[in-house]
Amino acid sequence: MSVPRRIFEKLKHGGLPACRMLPWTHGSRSVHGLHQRDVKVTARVKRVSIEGNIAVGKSTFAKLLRSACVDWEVMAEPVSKWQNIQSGSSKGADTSSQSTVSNLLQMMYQEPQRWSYTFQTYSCMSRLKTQLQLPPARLLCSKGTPVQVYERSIYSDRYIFALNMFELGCINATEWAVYQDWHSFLVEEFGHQVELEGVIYLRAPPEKCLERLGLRGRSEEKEVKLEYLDKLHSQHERWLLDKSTEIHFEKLKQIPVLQLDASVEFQQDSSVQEDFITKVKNFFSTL
Ligand code: UDP
Ligand code: DCM
Ligand code: MG
Repeated sequence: MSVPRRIFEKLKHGGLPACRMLPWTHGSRSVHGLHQRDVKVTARVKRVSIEGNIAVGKSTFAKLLRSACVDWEVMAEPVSKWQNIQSGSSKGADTSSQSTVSNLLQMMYQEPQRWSYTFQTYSCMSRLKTQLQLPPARLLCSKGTPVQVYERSIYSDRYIFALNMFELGCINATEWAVYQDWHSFLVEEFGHQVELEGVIYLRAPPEKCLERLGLRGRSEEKEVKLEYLDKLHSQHERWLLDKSTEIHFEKLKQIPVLQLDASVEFQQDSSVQEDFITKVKNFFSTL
């Protein structure tokens, strides 16, 4: 029997998702049958994403947050999944017989017109799967302010990268229409489980990002040019600062943004790190 629409909407918008709408797993434990008390506890956990250009320092910053507070849980971007597409990776498949079929990140950079749509489909889907996981017990039991910090989000997938590829002509009009249709559907169905309360925008000139991209030396990205990072920088500015990107989800339009100057060398500088952490703590307390 289906849940009446009226009740469904109340549960959905009341901040407490209905148990039947929680397809999370925690280790091997299915939590479809979460108790109402657990659902309330889960609803206390705030979600924030770290956004910013390629190689601006998101993973480095995420590591810093991870060690700064036990109430903060950081979920890294699943880049290695994009670099290692597995054969037969459907649910319940025997993982010992899986093997790497291809490196989709590399294919996308080598032949963007052929592979951008496929890449954007897979990166968004794998990110959503990762972010739908239940927060660890440590966060659920926290007496403080538990926060799940995501490295990027399904929103930057669409409003930064996929949009950019469409504007560059690497995703065609048909692919873009199809992408937007399934993306909106996924947000409507699962969005409340990964909905953000805030965004931390790590901002740096594209030249600094190119320098760090070179330092990191990810082989797939060796042909990335300054013009491409320039374009991505403008997409971030439009979405997070100018607010001129056309956004299709009401809550996202008013999302609070903490902007941090990531052009300073924060990786080795403890005083910059302390300043960042103080700003993040203050920001979280306002959400
Ligand atoms: N990095 C740096 N100084 C900083 C922050 C980062 O030299 O203050 C380096 C970092 O060691 C890495 C590269 O910049 O080699 C890219 O950083 P990261 O992988 O964190 O970037 P992301 O792509 O996750 O934003
Ligand atoms: N990437 C992309 N599209 C997305 C998400 C990520 O093209 N929707 C790419 C950009 C980087 C890599 O994946 O090459 C991982 O990002 P970063 O290095 O910024 O963590
Ligand atoms: Mg990273």
